[in-house]
Amino acid sequence: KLQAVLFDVDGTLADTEQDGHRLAFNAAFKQFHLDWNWDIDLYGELLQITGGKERIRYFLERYMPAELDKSNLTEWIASLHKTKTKHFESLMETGNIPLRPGVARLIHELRREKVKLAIATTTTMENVTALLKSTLGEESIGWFDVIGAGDIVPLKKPAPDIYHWVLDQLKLIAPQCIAIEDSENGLKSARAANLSTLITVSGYTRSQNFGGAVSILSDLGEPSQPFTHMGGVTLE
Ligand code: XBP
Ligand code: MG
Repeated sequence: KLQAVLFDVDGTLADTEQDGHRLAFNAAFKQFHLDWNWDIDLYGELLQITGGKERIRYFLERYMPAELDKSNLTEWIASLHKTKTKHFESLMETGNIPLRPGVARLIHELRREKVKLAIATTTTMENVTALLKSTLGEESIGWFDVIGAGDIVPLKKPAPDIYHWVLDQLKLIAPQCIAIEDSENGLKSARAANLSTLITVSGYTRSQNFGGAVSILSDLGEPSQPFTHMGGVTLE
């Protein structure tokens, strides 16, 4: 029997990148008096680097190498990223980013069936809790047996480390679980941890390579009308 479902967050639970993270990065740049703007296309390219701090560093290397001379670069990136996280939390509080179709239903059904829920994400714990609070309500944070987030492991996706960490915490092995992801980096991470992985494609990930996924879906769907009306009736 399926023991646990391991959810990615960004792009899987909600479409948080374009109008969430991207705007939060730009707001932080403004606050730091930086003349940078990550437009929709540039952000799509930068998304190949997972992790906000890692993404900022990659951007500097690729587009503003002169900035790399800063003596306290690592600390500076960390403080810029902390500011970005604050902006992301405020954006989530506005409640403008909903869960993707079928996510709430699936979570409720898994809870009813006593299948454990877990999260394996690259983003920070603050961001995960802000999203859960604004969508499913504060108590939903406790529905997840394990939340693996941010810097809890040194190597972010596509490395398998975050999935290994979550499986260890759950005291389960990969064949007892499935992962749900929206991106190629996420799929690589889950597959490298031996997890069967379902893909729900999101805004930025539509044309990525999903070889090795169990199934590739446009979203997690909603039950069709007739099924809803039939309630508990078993079909022949
Ligand atoms: C999500 C990410 C993250 C977010 C930003 O990837 O790549 O970097 O864009 O989050 P996944 P932070 O969905 O595969 O976990 O700025 O908090 O790092
Ligand atoms: Mg994702």
